[in-house]
Amino acid sequence: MTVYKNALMRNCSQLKDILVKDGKIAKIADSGTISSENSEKIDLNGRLVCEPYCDPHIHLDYVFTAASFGENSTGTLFDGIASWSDSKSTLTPEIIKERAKKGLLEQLLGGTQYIRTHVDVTDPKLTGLKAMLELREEVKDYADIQIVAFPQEGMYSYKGGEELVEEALKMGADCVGAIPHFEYTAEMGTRSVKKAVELAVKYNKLVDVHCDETDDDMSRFVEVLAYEAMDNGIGEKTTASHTCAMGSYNNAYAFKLFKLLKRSGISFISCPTENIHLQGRYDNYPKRRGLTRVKEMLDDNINVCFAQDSICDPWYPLGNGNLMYVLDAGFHICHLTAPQYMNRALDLITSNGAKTLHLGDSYYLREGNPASFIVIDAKNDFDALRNRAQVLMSVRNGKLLFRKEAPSFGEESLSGYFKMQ
Ligand code: 17E
Ligand code: FE2
Repeated sequence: MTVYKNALMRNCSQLKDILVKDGKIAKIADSGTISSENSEKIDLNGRLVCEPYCDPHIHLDYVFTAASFGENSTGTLFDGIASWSDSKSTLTPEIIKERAKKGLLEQLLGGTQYIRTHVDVTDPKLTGLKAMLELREEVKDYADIQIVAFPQEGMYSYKGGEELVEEALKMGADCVGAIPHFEYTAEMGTRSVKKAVELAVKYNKLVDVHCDETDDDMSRFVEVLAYEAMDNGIGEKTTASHTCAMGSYNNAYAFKLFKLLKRSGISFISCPTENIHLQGRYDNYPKRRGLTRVKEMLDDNINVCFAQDSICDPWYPLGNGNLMYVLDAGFHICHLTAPQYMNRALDLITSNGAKTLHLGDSYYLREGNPASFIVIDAKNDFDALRNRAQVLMSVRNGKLLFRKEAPSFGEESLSGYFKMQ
């Protein structure tokens, strides 16, 4: 048994003690009221405790390929895909797994425990998928990983793409993917979205479509996805990733679209660092930001969250899996710097991601649930966002994954300085 003492839970002014027993949260009570005689004690000193971060969109089979795959000189999505397509056959399951583990470690050290990874299945050998299926099993004590059968080169534009997606689902992928804006024709794009929903219903899987990742305001596959998901009764199991084109839609269309999005119950993922980098590349000035309408979705109670997407791949040369940096970028790019958003900032990398991943109630820090949580070096959401606060501790099913010391020199040395003035 362990008692985590003096925890500051989100939106709660009174410090709490958390009793962990057999990997579960046995009790949460006011500080000092849980007897801890026979327990290990860990004092959190009033630091913020919350559910682990969720990274609902990453490509673990791509991590650390940027260096060897040559430069993406235009910085566009399409040249990223071309570069990947040219070089992917050089990869083996062993190389992919080793790199994915390094990427995953970075994610874990940033406080993430729930991950959805898209795996390229436009490969007759399904090399990446085999690596990811093994990885998902090997690391399950450290992270929950969902795998998306993602046809990077198209469900129909790549020969046999549809069959490979279906094969991946039979082999154990959790989620159906698609990339309608990349298909040769709009008709093929629409067909791919309908097929993704159909396969999800057939195999009882989730859906996550790379949807409208372009500045083309005529790319409107999100309406097809939302309608098909709603019509098939799987809105809550469906996600639209990126939806960058929404940043270029005219308001008259967006107004109509939002009614459908809301009714459908689908979730949205924005990848701020990748899309500020990839989009706007065909613009001179003014240059578009190319992100989806995150603020408007929050205002309309449409579920939206942030994700990392890339760690050093042909699409984005940076990224380290630390969602605090992603959150920081997203808040700036999406104009979320008003109190009502900043005071709930962590929702975008915790609960909203958990809803997208369809994790259910067991995700939350409540008595009887698995003891999985993180400790953040902050007092509240605003403080965490402003300071890009570090995760000091990560606990999973009652086991300590890591613990870091909080840096304290800054505040102390500065207070001395200011006294002198
Ligand atoms: N593939 C894709 O289609 N879009 C992206 N943003 C990445 C890979 C990273
Ligand atoms: Fe992606």
